Amino acid sequence: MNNHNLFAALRAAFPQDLDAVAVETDQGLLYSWRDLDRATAMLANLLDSLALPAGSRIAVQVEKSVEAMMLYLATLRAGHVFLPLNTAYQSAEIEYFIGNAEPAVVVCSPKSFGWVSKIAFKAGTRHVFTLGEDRSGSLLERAAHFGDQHQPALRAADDLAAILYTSGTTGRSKGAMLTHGNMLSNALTLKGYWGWRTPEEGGDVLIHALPIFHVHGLFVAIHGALINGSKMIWLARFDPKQVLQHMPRATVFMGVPTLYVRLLAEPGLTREVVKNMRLFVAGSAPLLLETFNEWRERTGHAIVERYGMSETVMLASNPYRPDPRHGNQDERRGGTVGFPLPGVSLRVVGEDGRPLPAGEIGGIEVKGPNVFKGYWRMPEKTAEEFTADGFFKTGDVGRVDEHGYVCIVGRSKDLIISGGYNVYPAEIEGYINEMPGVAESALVGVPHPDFGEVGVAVVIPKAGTGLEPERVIAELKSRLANFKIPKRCFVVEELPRNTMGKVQKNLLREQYKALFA
Ligand code: MLC
Ligand code: AMP
Repeated sequence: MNNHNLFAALRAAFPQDLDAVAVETDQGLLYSWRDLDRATAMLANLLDSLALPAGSRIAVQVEKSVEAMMLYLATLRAGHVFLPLNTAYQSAEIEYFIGNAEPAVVVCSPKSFGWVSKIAFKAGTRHVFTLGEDRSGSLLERAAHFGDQHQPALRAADDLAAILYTSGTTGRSKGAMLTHGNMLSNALTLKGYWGWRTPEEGGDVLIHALPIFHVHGLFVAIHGALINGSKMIWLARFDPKQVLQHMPRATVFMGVPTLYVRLLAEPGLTREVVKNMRLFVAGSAPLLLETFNEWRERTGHAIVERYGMSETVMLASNPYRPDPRHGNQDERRGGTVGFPLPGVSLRVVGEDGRPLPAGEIGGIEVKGPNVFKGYWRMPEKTAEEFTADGFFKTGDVGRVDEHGYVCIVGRSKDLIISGGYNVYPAEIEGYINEMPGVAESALVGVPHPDFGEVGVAVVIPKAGTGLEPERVIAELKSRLANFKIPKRCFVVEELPRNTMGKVQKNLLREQYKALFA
């Protein structure tokens, strides 16, 4: 059997010169390709020594570090399933993910070991390791005792490589199951579509400034660099000044729109600084046309906006170079997410599920080798989200114009995307509604100059109770990841409703749209 292990494909793309620098960090540390190979082997040998059943979940909530990336690669190498968790998640959130995924191994920051291990052991996890951003912790201590050679586990293309938790309109988060085949096909497609240059072709250098617990930073950025043998300049967190300091030595940058907005606020963003840059990619949230235009004016570069999801990795992208499938059009159009990627079928359907002609607005559905296998242990939910002919319903609303460009105009799912992070109103409302003195609540997204969109909570108190907006916010802060906290809270008498009694969130959005203007 051919080995479809994604790690094997990434490893095969390492440059011939294994002593060349693969990763350079903001701390000045240099990791060679040989270092990546050896350290991932040691970590994979450690995982093998635990004699876990095939396909065990390895849940990881650690600060960004090169070692954290190596742990991801080692999980693939050993044939297990990586489950990355946002470092902002607090105990109730972690308890749900660990309870639902039943990981065999949990890796957390040394400072969180007390509470995370308690949750993990209670859920039946046998192994809890720690990994600090400074290479501290039990994981690397244990791995140091293992050999630095490791044969990647045999995996079929359809075997699971990762589970990414994402949420729907109601209820708790769902784990999107991505396979080795999903991710390899997507990485190879993007390699071609974005014109990545191997070291033999002059090489690329990627500035990696995104978190590594979501699709954008973990898959699009890391797979892109590795499958191409390209060096990464690795920043532990996004700092616009630091990005600009490294930019003259880089060729590729990826970011959510907030990163571009913050870079534009830097006087240091000049044509001189970007002179070696080849490609700027944006996605995860809508890039405002004014950001796209301002970027082009300041730098001379048209950002390549692309569209993806946890369930599908990347779906569509503006062209990097002429696209022969679309009459060699090469224009990167602001306000659109470009063309469906090669191999991806994308259609826009009406309420009755029938495909709509070009120009008409409807639900976006997709099919392709990149589309996930389903939601973890939720066969009914999975079945609901696919059509009879195998298309996945994205929950995004858009149209395809007469030139083939896909334009996202809204979302049918009740979701707020704030600074590239997803916030599910139903989850936050659930927490607010449980608070004493609260009768009902609604969370809506409103425009924000930095985060694109932020949550605003509108709360109805129970009759005869005094309810302070500050208390609602403070209570949420003690329980939820910080990016989910509404930026404002209003206590009001009633919520606007339609004749069916359903809260009209569109009216609330309209009412509060200028709050942060
Ligand atoms: C931070 N804060 C946010 C926030 N990030 N509020 C709303 N939305 C966000 N995204 C708040 C914190 O709660 C805190 O508030 C204050 O801002 C400062 O926190 P911080 O941690 O210092 O913020 P900062 O480092 O500036 O982070 C901003 C950011 C970050 C934009 C760099 O959010 C980020 O890295 N976003 C990228 C997310 C990402 O990678 N998404 C990809 C998803 S994949 P307070 O009140 O506590 O002070 C996907 C699929 C696809 O969607 O297509 O790619
Ligand atoms: P996630 O579930 O975190 O993977 O988020 C996926 C969602 O992000 C998609 O369904 C879209 O709603 C949104 N998204 C991703 N890229 C873009 C983009 N370029 N423009 C608008 N929305 C986007």
